[in-house]
Amino acid sequence: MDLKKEFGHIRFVILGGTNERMETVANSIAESFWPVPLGQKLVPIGSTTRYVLYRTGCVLCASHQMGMPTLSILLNEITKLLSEAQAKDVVYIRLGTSGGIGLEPGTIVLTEQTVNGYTEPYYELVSLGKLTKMQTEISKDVLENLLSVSTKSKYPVVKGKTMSVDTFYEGQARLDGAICEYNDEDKSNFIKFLHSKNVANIEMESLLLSAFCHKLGIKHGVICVVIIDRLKGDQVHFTADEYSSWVDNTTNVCKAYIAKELGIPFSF
Ligand code: R2B
Ligand code: URA
Repeated sequence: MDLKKEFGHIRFVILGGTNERMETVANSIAESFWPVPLGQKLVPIGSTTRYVLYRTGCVLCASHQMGMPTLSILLNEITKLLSEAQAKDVVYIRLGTSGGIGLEPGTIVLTEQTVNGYTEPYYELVSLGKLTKMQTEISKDVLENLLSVSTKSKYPVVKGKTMSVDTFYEGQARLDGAICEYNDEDKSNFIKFLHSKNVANIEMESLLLSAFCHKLGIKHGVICVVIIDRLKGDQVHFTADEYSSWVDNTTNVCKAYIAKELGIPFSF
């Protein structure tokens, strides 16, 4: 493959969890900016056994599945690919869902700092039998631009700290997992502690994204929608329409950002 011809023009990498979601995101971006000719459709590039990769215009959309280990593989492989292709000044954006802390479902959190399960701004990596702490830092200019295009968002948009952990249940203080070795009071104290530390939302990937990108000087941002307020419970309650509307709104904020960066029109 002529990598420079195929990927040298890429300016944005949009990352999200599931294959289906990233197919939808890629089609939505294509429809707004680079419509596919009638009778054709976007097809994933290469093998789809571990993740899907779609290209539309100067945007790559990829699925990373759940958690930091799978995201790590994707980030290494995409970054090597884009480096070989000599793509310049590429911005990585994660779109995702999250549990909010004191925020209504539908609210978008634009991450201003990522923290681990101890609320520290480090991703801990064991390599060659040794623990390394990789510092995390979100790109301020990407955050500012995301905020500036979010004024037309259908739902509230806030900036805040995002905590990323390796598990959905124990690491996020849920009481409804198969293993739960703490009680309601312990859980509630932990969630309140996170609130006091200004953690706005909890999910499972952004910490690694900001550690990896900060290390390599890659500009990046995180747009996560809140689907539950963890001060109120552990289980989500929404209709399919509400969920789609919230999640589609993250795509719209992302499209507004891309449009602004490229100087092309877009309205929500
Ligand atoms: C948000 O949702 C997933 C867990 O359900 C996980 O990938 C995340 O970060
Ligand atoms: N994703 C998470 O990781 N946690 C939540 O509470 C919701 C979505």
